[in-house]
Amino acid sequence: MEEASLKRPEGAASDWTIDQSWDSYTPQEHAVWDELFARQARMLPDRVVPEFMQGLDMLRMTRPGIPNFEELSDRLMAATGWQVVAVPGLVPDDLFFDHLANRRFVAGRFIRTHDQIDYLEEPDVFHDIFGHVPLLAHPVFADYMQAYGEGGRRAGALGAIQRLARLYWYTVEFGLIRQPAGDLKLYGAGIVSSYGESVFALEDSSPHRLGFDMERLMRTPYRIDDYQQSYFVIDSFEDLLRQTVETDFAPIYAKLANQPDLPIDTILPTDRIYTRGTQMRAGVTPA
Ligand code: HBI
Ligand code: FE
Repeated sequence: MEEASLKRPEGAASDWTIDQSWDSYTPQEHAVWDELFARQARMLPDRVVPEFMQGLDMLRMTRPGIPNFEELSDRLMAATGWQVVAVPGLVPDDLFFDHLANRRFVAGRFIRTHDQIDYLEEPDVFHDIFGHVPLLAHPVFADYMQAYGEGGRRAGALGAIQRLARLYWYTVEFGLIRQPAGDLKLYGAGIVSSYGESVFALEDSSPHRLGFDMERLMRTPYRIDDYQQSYFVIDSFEDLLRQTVETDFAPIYAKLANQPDLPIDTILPTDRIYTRGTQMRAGVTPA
């Protein structure tokens, strides 16, 4: 999003990809992965959408150590035609969209240090791989990610990247999903790669949990410095994909250009409310 400030690092290709250099990870770096993995693998099974656990398994991500992107890509390619490529960090929006539209997921190669185990600003390999990749083995979610990349290219041309970034944020990063029996589960990568937010997003009394509504969500700002104040709940990956490919975003962008953003903690009369949060936590930075 801060495109102007992004400069392609020395050694990165023109599409900003780099070698993962898997052989140069240290035992300490692999150990950080294993510690994060063990904690999430213990707490997630009852909380995450079952397709996520199936993806971990199918992609053999349950083996110890930071995954080798080439091996991972081979399995992912066989499942859904996706690949994982390494990048130095954030890449410019247009390139990010271009990679997604071509079924390439960009992932950081670096891993947080042990001191940063619970909190870091920039997505690392644990967030990018553990958080994002399992669902890329799911055919419908895989198609949604590609459709998002294609939508991003169009949004760029219409000056509406911020709107579409909110869709990514409230689905791919921080989405909740309703199961057929009515219970809510996690699927957003920003949640499932965070121990604290995996508990907070489902169980805390503070945040609102509201039914997914494309236009509404595109008017809702989001937090990058704390847990979310509102989560949006989809009915199924099929429904999310269908709404994304069937919606003509151009008239929505035009209409929303004349409307103010919603206050971040608001509930509208039209909202489908799963939980009306207390908002007690709002503005407290995670420990
Ligand atoms: N680059 N590496 C990386 N990872 C992201 O998630 C990412 C990015 N560049 C841009 C971006 N996300 C967002 O601005 C888009 O969702 C709009
Ligand atoms: Fe992410």
